Amino acid sequence: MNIRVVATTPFQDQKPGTSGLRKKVAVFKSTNYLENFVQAVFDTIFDNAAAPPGSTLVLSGDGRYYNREAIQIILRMAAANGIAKVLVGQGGILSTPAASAVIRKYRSFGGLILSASHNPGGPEGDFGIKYNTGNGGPAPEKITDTIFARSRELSSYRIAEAPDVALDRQGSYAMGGMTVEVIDPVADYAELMESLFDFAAIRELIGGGFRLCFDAMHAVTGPYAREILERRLGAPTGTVINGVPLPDFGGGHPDPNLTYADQLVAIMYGEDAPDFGAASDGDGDRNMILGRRFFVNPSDSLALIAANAALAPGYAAGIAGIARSMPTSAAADRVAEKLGVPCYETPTGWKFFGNLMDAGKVTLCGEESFGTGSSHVREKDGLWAVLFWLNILAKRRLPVEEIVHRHWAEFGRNVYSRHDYEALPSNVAAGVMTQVKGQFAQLPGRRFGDYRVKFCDDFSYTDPIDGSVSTGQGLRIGFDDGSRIVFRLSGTGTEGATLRIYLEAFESDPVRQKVDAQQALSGLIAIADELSQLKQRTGRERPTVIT
Ligand code: VG1
Ligand code: CO
Repeated sequence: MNIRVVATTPFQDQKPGTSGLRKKVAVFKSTNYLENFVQAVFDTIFDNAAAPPGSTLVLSGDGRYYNREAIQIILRMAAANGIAKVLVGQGGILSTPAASAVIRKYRSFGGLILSASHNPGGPEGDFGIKYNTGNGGPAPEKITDTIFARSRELSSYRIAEAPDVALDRQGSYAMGGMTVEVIDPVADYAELMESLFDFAAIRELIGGGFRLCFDAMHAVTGPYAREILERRLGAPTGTVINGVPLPDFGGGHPDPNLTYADQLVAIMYGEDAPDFGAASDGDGDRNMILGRRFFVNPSDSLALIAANAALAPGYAAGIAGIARSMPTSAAADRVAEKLGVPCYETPTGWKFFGNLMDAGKVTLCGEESFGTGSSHVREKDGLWAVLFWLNILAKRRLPVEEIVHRHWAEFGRNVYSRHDYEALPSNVAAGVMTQVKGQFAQLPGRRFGDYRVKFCDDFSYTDPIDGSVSTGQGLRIGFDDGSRIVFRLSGTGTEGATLRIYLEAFESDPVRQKVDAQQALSGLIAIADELSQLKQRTGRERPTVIT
């Protein structure tokens, strides 16, 4: 096998965001762009830039446009960099949680996951890549910073001259001294799910006439949901909608929220709505949970899963602790307190949960952005959350809405909403942040109607395990009554800037708990606008997406 050493010039923009490097497909396709990043990863993770003997890499993606071409390039580079074996999901597909499960199960040193998650796909859409370490989780900042530094100084990359590997057939293929093993993308993951949840109880629930609908949004979870929900759990064929993964996600936006999963929302709010609805995103790590004409806020979902964890066999022995991202509501904190376990508050992004899970400090983790998961893998896991809900429903035999209402009655409700302003000019979004931060010195003690500011800060986090510090993670303004406003810029967008405003208030009165969230939060929404001069600065009358 002939190996070419190709001269290259470094790119200045290969700094990974919240979850990996995300750019337009055209950028990834430009000369040496993908190759530079991959070589920087290999140079960073191998001592002396050489793969250890016997090293296995996991490589797959969410099936979006450019997935297959990128896999062939990376396979050739892996062979040229001395990697012994690469595991690839059939068709080049593995959902992000399934990739994490495979990395862990086969004790590989890590994996490259090709995905831009919920970002649109297709020739005009986005592509992405991230490196996960041997624990199955996204590389911590220490490593991604080193990869970035390396990508800015390298002068060449290594690539083998070899034919394409047949990704659609399972089996072993040789590429020079390297073995490529094309594996079943679903089997290992499905087996892991069966070990965690009471499949017999869920089968009985579904057999008894309980109706559900799962929207795979033409993204990666289709094959997983069909195998698990329709085949293993006996849900009727057709339970999974939009189940065929497409390179452009059928032109949709594979983000499971009330705006983009509109087909599912129409079904769940329609005349003959099923009992349970769920959707997952581009790479399968997010989830949206719906009851009949009822939306479960992701922050509540985390709290509810924690409160009911003992109903699932994999968690019957109890949970060690919970971690949530800073903008996620404090609903989970209340459950943790009752269970007598710790609750950690981390910056946004799953990479911050890895150390806590590896150290055995937490079992469940969640983010307000439709991400929930546990230490069974080191990524958030969409279908896992769906199965957890089904397990709870099978045991409690109550409607989704009733379960949530009872939870609020017991713990109180953290009324919550997120307002996203997408595709703002970067300078406008930065101006909003500067405007808010500029008032921090005067804010404590200031009154806005009934609200009095208790504290404000720019969130920073010191990892309790390795001591690393992450600063600039979002502007928090807390009020005396426990309510809160957070301003934060997205780290996953590829067009301009996305501003996220997170609003939270606490409501202990069971009657007022049922008031619509936007109405209950209207006072805070007005304060957020006043503080940030939002309408004036952005010219926008309303958010792009309200969750
Ligand atoms: C968003 C979410 C964050 C999530 C990240 C990756 O990041 O807010 O909670 O971890 O996406 O999710 P940002 O920086 O745009 O707010 V996914 O499904 O891309 O892996
Ligand atoms: Co995702």
